Amino acid sequence: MAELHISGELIAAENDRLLAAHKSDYEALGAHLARRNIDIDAITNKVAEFFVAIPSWGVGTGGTRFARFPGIGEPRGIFDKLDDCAVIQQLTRTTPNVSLHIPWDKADPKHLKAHADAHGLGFDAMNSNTFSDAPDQAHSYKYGSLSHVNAATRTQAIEHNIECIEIGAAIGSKALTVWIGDGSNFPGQSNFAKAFERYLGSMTEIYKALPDNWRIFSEHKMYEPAFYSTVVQDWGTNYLIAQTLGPKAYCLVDLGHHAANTNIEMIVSRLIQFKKLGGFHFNDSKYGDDDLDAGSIDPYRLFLVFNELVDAEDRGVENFHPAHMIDQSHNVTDPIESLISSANEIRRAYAQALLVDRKALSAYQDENDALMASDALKRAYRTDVEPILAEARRRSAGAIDPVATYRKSGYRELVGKERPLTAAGGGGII
Ligand code: LRH
Ligand code: MN
Ligand code: MN
Repeated sequence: MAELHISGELIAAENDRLLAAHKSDYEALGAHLARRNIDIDAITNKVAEFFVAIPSWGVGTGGTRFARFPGIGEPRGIFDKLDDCAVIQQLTRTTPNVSLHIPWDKADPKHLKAHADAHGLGFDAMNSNTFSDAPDQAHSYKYGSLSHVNAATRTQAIEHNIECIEIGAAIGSKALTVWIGDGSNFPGQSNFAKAFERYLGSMTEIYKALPDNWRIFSEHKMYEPAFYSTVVQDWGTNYLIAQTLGPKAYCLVDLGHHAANTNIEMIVSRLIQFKKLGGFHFNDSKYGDDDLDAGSIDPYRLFLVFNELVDAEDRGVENFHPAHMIDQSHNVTDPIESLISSANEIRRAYAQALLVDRKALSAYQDENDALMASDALKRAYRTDVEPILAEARRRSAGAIDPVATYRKSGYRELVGKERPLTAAGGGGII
């Protein structure tokens, strides 16, 4: 096992310092939940088994369309990114897997696997990139990729996706996420039906290359980089794709890819009901694909999404194992701190959703008691579950207060000495 970057002794010492206060908070919450007939340890155990993957591109500072302000110790490449992901996992024990983006993270698969293994990390879904041009590629994606009018450009994009599957298979991934920027900026620029036909044809070729135990996730996004029409623009189109491709095809929901005020939890419910929910890119947004930290703008919406997931779990929906991934980008924070915070917020929403009294809720729904039904959700949401989250981390050798422990470790200053200030750090800015 390679040396991890935060010392186990530091985590233990910090935890010792906080232990008495934490224990008393946990006991108080336990007593409160017991009065609601909830066993706190059962919830803590479930929370401790809930994981969310880190996007490799999330550990670098993102940027805006206008500028990028690199931070101290930006990862220089995928191996530095894996080191940063290991730190997040070590402190939170919530993020054992990393989701790679190719070609940003392209490297010898053997080295990738060895480096990840040495840090106790695994790999979640692979992400292909046909929304920007790689330096050496023959055909440009300026006018699209999988739906491009030229067959040769489509073939190049198909082959890239197949290469992502091959790299993924070598490192233990079991899924491919496909997001394309294809679309148009002017009415008339593109024939909607023909473009979608071409997209489906290309995806069918990629689907054929999937190993038996793999899944393919298509990710919809309403707009950007195309501003008039987008080929895979919403969950309806996404559902049609998954249906057309076959049983290994599922829809991926990136929370930021919808119009403001869209009822995302209802989309989640529909996709669960029709067995096509593949997974998530968690983040938060105010206006568009803002890629803000999960739960930073509308934590209640995050809770309502988890309410649907727990409801499905509770109803024993078959073959229900959505992939949970974060997709966010940071301009003003240390990405490691933001990812720690998002991982905690995602677990918080899960823990709160586990506290919903589902029997009571169902009875209120049957009685058309709107006020009490809403209150049943609010009651769970209002519960401060922080002691449960801290205890889940503590029991898995993580930190009771991961951000404070991270700051105390001096990791950022340390890597700042090793890694020169760069203009290009953590991948793209989309
Ligand atoms: C597109 C997206 C998609 C990409 C990532 C970098 O906006 O959400 O998931 O792969 O950003
Ligand atoms: Mn995404
Ligand atoms: Mn996005």
